[in-house]
Amino acid sequence: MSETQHQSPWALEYNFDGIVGPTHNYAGLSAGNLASKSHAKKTSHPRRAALEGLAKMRLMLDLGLPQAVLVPHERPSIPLVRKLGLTGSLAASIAELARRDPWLLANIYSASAMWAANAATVSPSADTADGRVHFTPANLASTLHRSFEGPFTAHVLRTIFANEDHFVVHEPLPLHRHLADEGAANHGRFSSSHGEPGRELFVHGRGPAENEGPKGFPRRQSELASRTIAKSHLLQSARVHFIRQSARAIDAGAFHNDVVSVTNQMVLFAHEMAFDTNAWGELSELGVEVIMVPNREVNLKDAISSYLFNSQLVTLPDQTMALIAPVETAEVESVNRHLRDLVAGSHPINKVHRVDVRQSMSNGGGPACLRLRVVMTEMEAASLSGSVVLDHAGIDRLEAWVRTHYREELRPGDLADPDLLTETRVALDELTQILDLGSLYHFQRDSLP
Ligand code: SUG
Repeated sequence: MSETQHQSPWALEYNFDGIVGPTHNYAGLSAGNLASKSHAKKTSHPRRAALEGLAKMRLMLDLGLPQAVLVPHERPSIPLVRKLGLTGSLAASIAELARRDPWLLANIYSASAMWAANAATVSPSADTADGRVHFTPANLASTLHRSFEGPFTAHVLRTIFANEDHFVVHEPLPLHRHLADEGAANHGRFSSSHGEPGRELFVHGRGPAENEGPKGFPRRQSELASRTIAKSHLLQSARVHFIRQSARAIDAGAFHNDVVSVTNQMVLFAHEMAFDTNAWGELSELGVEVIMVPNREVNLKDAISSYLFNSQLVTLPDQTMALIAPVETAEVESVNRHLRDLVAGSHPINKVHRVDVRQSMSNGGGPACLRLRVVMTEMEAASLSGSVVLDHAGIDRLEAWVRTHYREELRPGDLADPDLLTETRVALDELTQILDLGSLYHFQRDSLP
């Protein structure tokens, strides 16, 4: 493709939010994720969770920002149940697992695909040598319940981003710890406007061939995975940067880097302890405006409990920047004070909108975890399949769908209830019709991978 075809300065950032699935529950499955562990076995509220997510999307639309959705994964998935050696009917298999191994049942029932920031790493067409948008679905090799997501995420992305003139969806990396990949949660981008060629920032917790240490929380992102993705996305090596997460942040509960930093255009908003100390030198040479929050003002504990840096940092249509922050940031004194000073200061961030996504937060997923950023030109966006880009009427419709099909509450024991399986299928079947996605799920079309 010629140089001029690559220049696409006019592009918009679309946030693709994961719709919270009907089986949203608290199973305590994620080591190193403090909220997941502390809410283990508590009662969840799937309906409230999904409505909170939709309210956040409505706010984005009200702010004039494009908003789209990714669908929940089928839970439990038929191929997974078969791989686990259960050959009877799905209802009989669930009953067997409920008796013999409730922990495994919770793993296969997790609604964790809602955290779309972990769905894939995305490189906009302005950054790639073939002028297409590249996606690598994350293999999520570090946690059992999430390691099942990659193949179906690839299928969903290939359904929505089906036009191969504009999009390429790679296979997830092989499922091995040395290639462990958590998607966009450890990836940022700097560009003067969304459509200009940018610099991509890959953040890892573990070097090539390095094993987990005997102590501390899991280092989920491997450097080898980040480097492999940068290569297959055809990024220019001079415009790609690999830096290391600070072990101290991971061990304090920042299991993904988006818990301690966020990028937008030429701004990096990060905690002082987000990266290895020598990473700051490299970052300072990128011409980026670094808004670094000192540990003495907001310590790691407050940053992580409030999820300050898991805010979405967005450029509004008037070109000012706003933070879409969790309500918890108003409840932690040091963080609330910091945000007050931040918007009053001479930084590009001059507005904070707070959103209540407490149901997701209780499993360690803030506003930024719930979305996957996809920068697209007008032509690329026009070539999407399905009706996944929302307007207000689309959100109304999804809210009505949630109110019809989602349970108010879910307790750990409810995963054994065969009605949950039927209800989930009825809900997801209707969702594929609302979003014009055809027969997407295994239960709709048994021949899928
Ligand atoms: O991978 N929690 C998710 C939260 C993901 C947050 N995403 C980002 N930071 N981008 C995780 O740890 C908890 C499930 C449970 O315990 O029931 C869970 O999977």
